Amino acid sequence: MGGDARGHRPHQLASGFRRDILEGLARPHKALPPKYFYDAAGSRLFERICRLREYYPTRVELSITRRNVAGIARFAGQGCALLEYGSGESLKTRLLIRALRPAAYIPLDISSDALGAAVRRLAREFPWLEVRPVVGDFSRPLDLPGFPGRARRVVYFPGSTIGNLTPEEAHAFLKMTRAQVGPKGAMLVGVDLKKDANVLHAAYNDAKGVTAAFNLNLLARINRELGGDFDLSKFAHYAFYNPLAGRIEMHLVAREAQTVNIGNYRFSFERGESIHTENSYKYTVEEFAALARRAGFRPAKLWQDARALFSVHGLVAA
Ligand code: SAH
Ligand code: AVI
Repeated sequence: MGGDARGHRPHQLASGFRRDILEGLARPHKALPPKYFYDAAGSRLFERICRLREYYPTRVELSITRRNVAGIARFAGQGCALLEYGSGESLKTRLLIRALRPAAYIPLDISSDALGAAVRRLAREFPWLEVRPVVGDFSRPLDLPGFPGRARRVVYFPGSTIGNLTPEEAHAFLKMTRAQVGPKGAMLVGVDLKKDANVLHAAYNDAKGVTAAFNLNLLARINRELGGDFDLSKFAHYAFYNPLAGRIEMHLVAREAQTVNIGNYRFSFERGESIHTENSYKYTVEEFAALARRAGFRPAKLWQDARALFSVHGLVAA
């Protein structure tokens, strides 16, 4: 598995980036996949978002986890093998690791920088823990090295990263993890809940402009890695809650008509034209439970905060 982190996979990720960006900008409604936010700079910006007053999901999920860690550990089972998708800085996981003492921890992330820093910290904090990091993209088929030994398999997917998938993609992802954990396995998923749109609006339009910088970093990354000439001052961060679709949408809106070059490719923008960069779906508890059931899980446990801002679902194989 260490081979994945240092071997051919990062090159695959790099060529996929170029292809996906060119394809996304050639569409009639320009759209780019949110997984490309997370280069080194993007991961650092995301970590700053997590510490913002307005961005409640991280703070609330951490407090749900802290408050219920004994019950969560009982549900997952001490000594399990823990695979985390989109592990980032493994912040919440450190609470779980202390309580679970997993047989192995497999953090998987597309951001090698965030993963590297998290693994170094885990080694200092938990010298007894077997950590098997994987740099990988969970939105495509993965040849994971497999769970070690006979320990119970548990997949951890916190942060409401599942909300960045469409419900169809989330369904396929849950089916994939259901097959991965096997008949005795389990899954812990953090899911952001439907709520007052003003609370959501503030979380994605913070006063310090960190979310705007996170969004615009995608254009800066295209300039850095693909030789693009985006002028960042000509694009505006725009995020709003779409109640019909039940999601926050993030866009980058052209402030004026312009053309942008990426290598030999040229893209034109009308004034006000947008690049759709992210969806962040919000679910009710029952909507998410239904999605999990359709994918072959039985929702067995639910942990929430008192204000019902965020939820952590404990799923077992049905
Ligand atoms: N789990 C952390 C981080 C959530 S941010 C938390 O709860 O705070 C989303 C994380 O998923 C980032 O670290 C990002 O790099 C990673 N990520 C996003 N799309 C991904 C993909 N397709 N494959 C692998 N990792 C991905
Ligand atoms: C990682 N993901 C769950 C975050 C979210 O809230 O959708 C990404 C993010 N986008 C803007 N702020 C945070």
